[in-house]
This record gives sequence, structure tokens and C-alpha cells, in this order.
Amino acid sequence: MTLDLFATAHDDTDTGQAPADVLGPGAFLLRGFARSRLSVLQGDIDAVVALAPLRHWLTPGGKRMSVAMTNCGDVGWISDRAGYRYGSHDPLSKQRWPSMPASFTALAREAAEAAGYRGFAPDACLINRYSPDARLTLHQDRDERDLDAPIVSVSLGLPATFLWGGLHRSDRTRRVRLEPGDVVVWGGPSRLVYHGIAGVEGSFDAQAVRYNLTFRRAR
Ligand code: MD6
Ligand code: FE
Repeated sequence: MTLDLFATAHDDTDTGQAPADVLGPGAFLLRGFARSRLSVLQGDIDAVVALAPLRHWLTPGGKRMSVAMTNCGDVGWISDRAGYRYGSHDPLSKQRWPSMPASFTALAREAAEAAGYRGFAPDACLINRYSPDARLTLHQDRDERDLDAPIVSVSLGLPATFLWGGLHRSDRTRRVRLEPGDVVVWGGPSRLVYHGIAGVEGSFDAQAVRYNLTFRRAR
């Protein structure tokens, strides 16, 4: 599938795919791109979490992150007092990270392609779980070796307020609501844009959480 950035309401009904929002040069919000796959994705998240449980990393400064995280793929993102990095093994189990489910790899490749990035083959998938009190402060994703590859980010569960800034931390931010099934793809001139999660919507269901998958080419 290719994106028609100038799609009209009429085109949407033809393709079943809403037109993309342009967040910036090379950065797109594909609304609902993963909506039909949410239950398969959630089942695969649960399978990964059974092998590599969600945990709250410490920041290099020693603070417990409010977002719970785990990984699948050849390498996983790790944070502790020694810093941020990618590693092939889960520090908790000392085992390799679980392999990336086929449903994840296919979605990441297809979403990247829809945004104009052909041949995206992620080697890392970070799984984030947000309870209603969790936040992710403004940051850049720059621990990856290959900054030419885009990042693909998938939302499941509770809606969230995503912060989209600029190339400097002090640049003003735009607030974007992310709903389950939304996919954000960014790369090129936007690859190092500052971004974060201001919060997720509360729910009467105490079990309710938001999951986010971010796919990267890390090594
Ligand atoms: C989140 N996402 O949506 C956090 N990073 O839960 C990210 O930090 C992120 O969505 C890089 C690229 C896309 C993202
Ligand atoms: Fe990020």
C-alpha cells in the first residue's frame, strides 16, 4: 500500500485507510493502520511478556521509570545506572530476548512502506506499557546505530497524548492524540525530533493500560 497524502474523504472509503497526517518532513501518523490486527498483536505481546516480563528500568540518574518495558528481537533497549544501550540479552533472565513475532515484523515493514520507507527490517522492538499515571518525558531516540532507518510506533489500548516537538528540546511541542491502531512512522529529517507521552486517558477499568510497540533498526 502507498500513502496518498492528498487523499479526499472519497478516497478513504475506497481504501479503508484514513489519509495520513503529516507530522513533519518524513514523519507521518497513519491513523487506524493496525486497527484490524489489534487482537493478534495483543496476543503476541502477551506471549513475549510471558518470557520477558515487563519491568521498570532505572534511569542513569537512578530514577524508576513510570513506563514498564520489555523487548523482543535480536537486541533490546536497556536502561540502568550504566546508561542507555541496546543488548542481545535480558539482564533479568540472562537469556536472549524473545524473537520478534511474525505479526510484528510484517506490520512494521508494511507501515514503513506506506510512509515511503521501503525494506524496513527492524532488529529491535521495545514494548512499553503505560498505566494511567505513567509518562514519558521529552526525549530523542538516538541510541540506534542506523539513524537512516525510520522508527515505527504502534499504539494499543488506552488513548494517549503524544508530544511532538522539534530538533531542540526547547522547541515548542504539538499535542497529538494517539488511539489504538494508530501507527506513527518517522525518519529522514525528523528522525531526531524530540517527543514524549504527556499521559494516557484514565479509565474506570482498573486493568486498562496502553501498550506501545516501537520498532527500530538498532545495530
Ligand atoms: C510511545 N513512543 O508512544 C512512546 N519514539 O509510547 C516513543 O517514544 C517513540 O512513538 C520514537 C519513535 C516513535 C515513538
Ligand atoms: Fe521515543
